[in-house]
Amino acid sequence: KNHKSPVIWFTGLSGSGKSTVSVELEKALYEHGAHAYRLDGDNVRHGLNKNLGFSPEDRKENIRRIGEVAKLMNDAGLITLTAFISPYREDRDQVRELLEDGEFIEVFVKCSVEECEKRDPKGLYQKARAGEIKGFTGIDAPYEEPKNPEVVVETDKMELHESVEAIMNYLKEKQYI
Ligand code: GGZ
Repeated sequence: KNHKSPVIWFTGLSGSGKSTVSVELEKALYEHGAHAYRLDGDNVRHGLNKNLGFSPEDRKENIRRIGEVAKLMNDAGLITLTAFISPYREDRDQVRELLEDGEFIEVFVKCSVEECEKRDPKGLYQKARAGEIKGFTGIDAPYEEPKNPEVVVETDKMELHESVEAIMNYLKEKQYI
């Protein structure tokens, strides 16, 4: 068994399914007997990072801090799941650099803007289209797709359980679990 505990880094648009897939993965890991902890907007953007907004600089700092926290949790032996848009390739690569080889598992939660906008669970795309939110990812702020993610899950084509299985299979194949 691989002695490393990984950081499973979800990246994708708002509404792509990062939270949903990561919550289900956390359950699957628990059932498998692995200890995982999930960082998301609810426990990070409302606490540690509550002084940050959505400018490019703030997003960069958001991701930097989350990377550092994930590293600490990793050192403590937990499998760490993070669910943030993390729109900039450079920022994600910086987190990869922070960790040892093989400790960073980038999961691209792939879903078209059209589909995310159709889902629009919080009505944010509608607000962005109306100009009530400026700099919304996918509308008037960039999302840079990963070039070599460890795993891709296509939530507009796959069932939730298939996405979770794809990640679990990767973790088993590479002997993280
Ligand atoms: C994108 C925004 C924005 C802007 C508020 N752009 O669907 P949500 O609501 O729950 O997910 C989005 C969340 C993004 O926060 P992250 O920390 O993941 O972003 S980043 O990694 O880029 O720092 C959305 C909401 O916050 N939200 N304004 N302008 N998403």
